[in-house]
Amino acid sequence: MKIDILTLFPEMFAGPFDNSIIKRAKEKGMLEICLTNIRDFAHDKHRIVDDYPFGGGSGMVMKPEPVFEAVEYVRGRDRGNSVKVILLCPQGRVFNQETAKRLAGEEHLVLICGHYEGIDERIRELIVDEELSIGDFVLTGGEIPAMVVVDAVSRLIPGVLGDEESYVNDSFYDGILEYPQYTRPREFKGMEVPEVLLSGNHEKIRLWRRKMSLKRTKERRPDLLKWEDLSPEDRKLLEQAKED
Ligand code: 9D3
Repeated sequence: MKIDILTLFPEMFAGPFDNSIIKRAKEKGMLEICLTNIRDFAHDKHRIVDDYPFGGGSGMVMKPEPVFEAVEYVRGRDRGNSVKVILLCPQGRVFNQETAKRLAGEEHLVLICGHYEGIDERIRELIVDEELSIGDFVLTGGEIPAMVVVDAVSRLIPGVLGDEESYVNDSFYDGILEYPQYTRPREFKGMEVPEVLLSGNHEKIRLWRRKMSLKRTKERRPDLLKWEDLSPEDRKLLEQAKED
């Protein structure tokens, strides 16, 4: 997969993609990330990329021409392939694991990082295929959201994760939270590892973990749990969890 990131602050991206899984994916040639500075497409000698909003109001708006031309430029380097242009903005649909899976099937993503109070609306209408937000909180721009999207999508590209890290075990993969994990030592600050995990009884361990996952999900993310979707075994485990 090719990912182009269009931003006014390319320096912000030094680091996050040079570690562990993303770094390995790039080295293996499965992922190519390319940063483009929108300011390089400014039209004047002062390299201005923002302007006052028509109609008045506070803050500045990103001018359309530099963004438009930056997108045309990265598109021009990729004749033939289908390109999906995504704008990171507070008005977008909220990004989730389902969106990450869908985007992992694309050949070429172009992520536009919004900044200032927003971007000229004509950019949305002319070139943006999809608008994404990463949640209901206010950030300073679309750069960190773009990093979030790249990270979540990259690890789902076939071949990027090794068998050990495989995403079939992901929380959210089957829609519930993960169970508590323990490693050595068996006792830490007077706290013991649950007996069942030391028992060697794999069926008992599986049931305990499933029960803890269900209990946690019910307590912390009830929005993820629908009684109707649960198997008879899951329903029984949830009932048991109440008694613990
Ligand atoms: C005053 C109205 N605000 C819009 C809700 C102004 C505004 C706030 C923050 C305009 C731009 C921004 C910068 N944020 C993003 O570009 C952004 C974002 C975010 O702030 N939260 C979650 N996801 C995203 S994706 C892009």
